Amino acid sequence: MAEENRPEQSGEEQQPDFSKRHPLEHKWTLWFDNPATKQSLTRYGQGLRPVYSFDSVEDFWCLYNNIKAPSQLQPSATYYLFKDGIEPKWEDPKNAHGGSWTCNAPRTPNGRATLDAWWLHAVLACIGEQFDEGDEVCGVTVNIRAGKDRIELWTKTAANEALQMSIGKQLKQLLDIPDSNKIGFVVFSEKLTSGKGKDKYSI
Ligand code: MGP
Repeated sequence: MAEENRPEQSGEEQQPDFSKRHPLEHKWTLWFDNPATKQSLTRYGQGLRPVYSFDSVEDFWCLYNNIKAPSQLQPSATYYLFKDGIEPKWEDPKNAHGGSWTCNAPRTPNGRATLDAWWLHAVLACIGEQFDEGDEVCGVTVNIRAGKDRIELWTKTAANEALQMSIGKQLKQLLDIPDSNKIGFVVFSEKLTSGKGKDKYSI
């Protein structure tokens, strides 16, 4: 190696600075819900708890490495990862005009492994601001439900079809969902009146 290309020798090897934090664009909060009984529209949220907030890459991994993977959670449990200041409720002012894209995990023997991978990819995409319309994203959930484990991506402006279709398309690409498998978008205001909602968009 030419003399001028050699790293400087200071006598001691340089150590990486692990005290340095890499800030995220937003602060995020992980919420957990493990309802003992089936939730109703009026009683929803009683077991919902904020677990931990973070605003750096390092603190995210610290959290992720210390919590159970979705596949290890009890049936009915839900993780919600939301931007700080937004509660994981359809009624929250930031969600009230929004809706969610739902990706149902495959009902195959390795469906739960797929769900774990989807959760990580969806979370990294949110906190890493990978969606072109990152401001639209409120949060992401992973729902453990017998026979219908799923990921939901909650967004702000249900009425903007072009925006939602663009986000849905990016979500499918991120999770590597084949074109032939459709995902649907439901509007929270509809869910709030009946608990259910029909797909407004699908892609
Ligand atoms: P869920 O946990 O999202 O779905 O909602 P699950 O368990 O798959 O059941 P299903 O109804 O989709 O088949 C369960 C129930 O909790 C809903 O039907 C609502 O009654 C209530 N609920 C869920 N969320 C996320 C909310 C919410 O944000 N606000 C209110 N008021 N009720 C909610």
